[in-house]
Amino acid sequence: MMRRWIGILLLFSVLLSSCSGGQQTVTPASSGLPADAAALAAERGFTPDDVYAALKTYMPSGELDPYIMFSSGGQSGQVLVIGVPSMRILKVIAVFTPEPWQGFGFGGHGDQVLEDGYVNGYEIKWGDTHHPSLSETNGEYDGQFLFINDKANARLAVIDLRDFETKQIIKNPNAINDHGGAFVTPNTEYVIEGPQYAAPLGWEYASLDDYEEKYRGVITFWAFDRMSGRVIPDKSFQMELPPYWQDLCDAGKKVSDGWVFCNSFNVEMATGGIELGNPPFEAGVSRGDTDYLHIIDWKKAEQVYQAGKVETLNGMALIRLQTAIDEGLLFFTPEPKSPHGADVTPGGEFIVVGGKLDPHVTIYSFEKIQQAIAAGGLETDSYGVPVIPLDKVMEAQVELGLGPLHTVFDDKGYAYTSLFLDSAVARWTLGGPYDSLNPEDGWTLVQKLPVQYNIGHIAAAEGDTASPDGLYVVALNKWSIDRFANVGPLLPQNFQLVDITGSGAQMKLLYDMPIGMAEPHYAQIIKADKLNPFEVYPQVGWDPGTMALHPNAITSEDEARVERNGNVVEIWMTVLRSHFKPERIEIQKGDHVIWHLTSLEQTRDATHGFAISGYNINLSLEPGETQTIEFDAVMSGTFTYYCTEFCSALHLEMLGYLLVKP
Ligand code: RUQ
Ligand code: CUA
Repeated sequence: MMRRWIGILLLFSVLLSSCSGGQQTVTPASSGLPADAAALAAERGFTPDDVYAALKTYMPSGELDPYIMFSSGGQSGQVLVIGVPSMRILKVIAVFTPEPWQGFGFGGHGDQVLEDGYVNGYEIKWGDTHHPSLSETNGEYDGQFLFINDKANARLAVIDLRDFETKQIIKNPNAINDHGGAFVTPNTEYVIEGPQYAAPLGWEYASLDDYEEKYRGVITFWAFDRMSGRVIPDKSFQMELPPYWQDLCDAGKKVSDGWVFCNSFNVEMATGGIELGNPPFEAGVSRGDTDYLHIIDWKKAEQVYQAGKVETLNGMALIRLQTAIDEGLLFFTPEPKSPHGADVTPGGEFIVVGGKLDPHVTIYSFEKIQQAIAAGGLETDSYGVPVIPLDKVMEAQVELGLGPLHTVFDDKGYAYTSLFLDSAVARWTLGGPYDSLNPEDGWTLVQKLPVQYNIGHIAAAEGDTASPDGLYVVALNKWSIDRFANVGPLLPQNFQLVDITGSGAQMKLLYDMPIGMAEPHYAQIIKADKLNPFEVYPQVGWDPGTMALHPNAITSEDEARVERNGNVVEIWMTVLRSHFKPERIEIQKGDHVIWHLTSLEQTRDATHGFAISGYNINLSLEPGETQTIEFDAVMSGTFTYYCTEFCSALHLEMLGYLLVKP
């Protein structure tokens, strides 16, 4: 199979080189393809580039994608798992939003995870996911965990990649929205959650007239424990920041390990009020020419936290702004108009900042930042934070086009920046000083590839690691306009796969993938062989909530039973193709029901569902899984429970009766 594929690719490379314009339609005679394939390509009016794109992305049945992309699910609150380069959706992981297929939020262990994410007891039924972040070891994705933030409510979720399930949602006790998360430090010591729109810490009421005095930003360093697979709030800390609307962050790596860099975009401290005749936010926050790149020494901040130089606010350890200044944890340097992305280069030497209203990206040298800090004598902003002059730390500026946002990297020394207003991906060289004899060695724009349309983020294969792979980037386009069939006024987003294997001006568009369920923001792409999830749960009776044996698991049908204790009815049920045991359960109205279900299956893909009519209960029981549901039998009547996954030829017979006597 593979050899045939390579053979066809070779044929096409011959074809492509003979067709330099790349736009003529393939003809059977010129293509050198097998006659039927050539005829089909000609009949469909394909150009050689089209055929190249098709051959690059087609996955024959049973062949697996070499890369897996974890994409934010935007307002759906979920995470999308997509194969690259085929761009097939493999899964939607339920994170912040109840999801019936996975039985997440319908009576099983997911309920507790969702409940932990309530805001002061208020049930939140969705999330606005922005930035997924894979766990890292030595700056490389290790395939163990995935983190993602909820911008709307300042929450962080932890997904365990052994079973691709959300294990923890944690509400930030001092911020009400966030954006600059999730980003991990190079060994996943911390998961960083930066803030966004300033509010008083703990989001208590304060008048906007008191903005400068009472409103604040706050960056959180969530300590992560790999053994338990959980964020540990008691080992985490926060740092108070001026109310500058901190935006995206990126952790330093290699030479800059121990530091984190965050943009901001309202150093003007505009407070809006267009209805009062004030400038609207969009103008007010863009009044100044520069905002501040925040430069934070997190390793030193950790020492300050461990030395106890913190306050406790709503249960979280907080380094006050004054302490951060006194201890030398926080520095600023100007960044051009309305910055958005801050991206650290693979070796950690540079930070690339895109300014939405500036056609350049600005490249900062970490070494120069260190020198400027060491030299001291810095002026401060109005809160007393030292500000390093831009000319002391700027390494280069590269003019790329309109609306540069985010930058990713490859293995050949190229950087790729999304240009929102230009609707293009800019490829440029990460080099030393410009050398006209070897322009590609400098900081030089080499190609702008149009994309369709209005690209936000861009993702690269292994792109945020210390060693990116350089085969593909994916343009995460906000608008699709005319790319897909009209499905009404709400249009899908468009993920476009781009081939970056060629050098110079040879990026090629390969594939359009509609995302018809939300607006994803960022995505990360990992080598598929770094992931090693379970095929079935390791033992019958496994509790995915604790990733250990469930205390109420039973391992044979002989143990299936119902016990009554006063008005508490406890059920131990087995689940195996194609029956539940027991199949008849009779209780009284008003009983409290505790129902343990164990799947005895150990066959791959033999998943059973479990739904109880009328009671909003729906589980997914994957092979070996045990879950417990608990409810009050408030309705009398005749109910059925049945399997919702077509698990066998006799799946329709997989049911039981729940009789609730009045
Ligand atoms: S965002 S399009 Cu990361 Cu939320 Cu930039
Ligand atoms: Cu079990 Cu259908």
